[in-house]
Amino acid sequence: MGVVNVTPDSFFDGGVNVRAEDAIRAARRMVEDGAAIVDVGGESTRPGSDGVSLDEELRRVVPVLESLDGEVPVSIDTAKAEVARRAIALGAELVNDVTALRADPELADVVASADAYLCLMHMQGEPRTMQEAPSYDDVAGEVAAFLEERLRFAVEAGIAEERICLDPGFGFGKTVEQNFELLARLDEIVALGRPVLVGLSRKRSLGRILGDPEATTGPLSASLAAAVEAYERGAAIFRAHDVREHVEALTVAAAVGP
Ligand code: HH2
Repeated sequence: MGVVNVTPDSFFDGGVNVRAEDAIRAARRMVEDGAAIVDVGGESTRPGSDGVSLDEELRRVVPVLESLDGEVPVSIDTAKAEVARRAIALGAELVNDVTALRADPELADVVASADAYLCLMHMQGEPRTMQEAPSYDDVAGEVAAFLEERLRFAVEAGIAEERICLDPGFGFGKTVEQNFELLARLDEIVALGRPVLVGLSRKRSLGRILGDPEATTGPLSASLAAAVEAYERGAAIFRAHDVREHVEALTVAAAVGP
């Protein structure tokens, strides 16, 4: 899954694809580089961020989706039902909701009635404050229990279980140590029986484990190592900014086998 943030402030690619024509070019290139789907987002959820209005989010993503016009497989990274509805009408196949259907009570129905795919992600707290004091007794157990509950909620709301993937939400209300424990125990999330999506690409924990306590991003080399570790523990979908390099690293990992 290639990442195309149509935002001025995303933690890694903020500003790079804020113009629709740049976002469209990036999306096409990611598919050429081997992405199976491109995740288009109009709101940054980096630590400390505030949300954007519905109008602003639509203004960012709609021109990109209109231009792509179903040409590449698209996922919409949003927690807003109206953004999801418009995106699906413009060809998006998957709704990637970092709030796991907790923010907008209408989103479940939008996904169910369109028979779209859905990603449910774990987050402790909300982006503005989530990194202040993340706390768990058992990070992998609590994330697994949360995802199991959200999966049940989504199915009860009429979304087909076969259409749902789960994401432990690396960096969303987790310390560096908690992120790495969660990655080490990813098999416990895989055991829930749905495909697991991981977003480790460029995240700050990767920069911090390399020794910079103030890092806000991680290098590509560390992102690839993390993706391969996730693959070995059963992850199926890899959300990545550097698509070609991830496809190459994961092709080698797949040739060896999980
Ligand atoms: N991470 C980000 C955004 N959306 N969605 C899923 N399912 N999993 C993730 O780990 C995930 C996500 C944050 O990365 P990015 O989009 O690059 O940054 P920003 O939120 O600052 O736009």
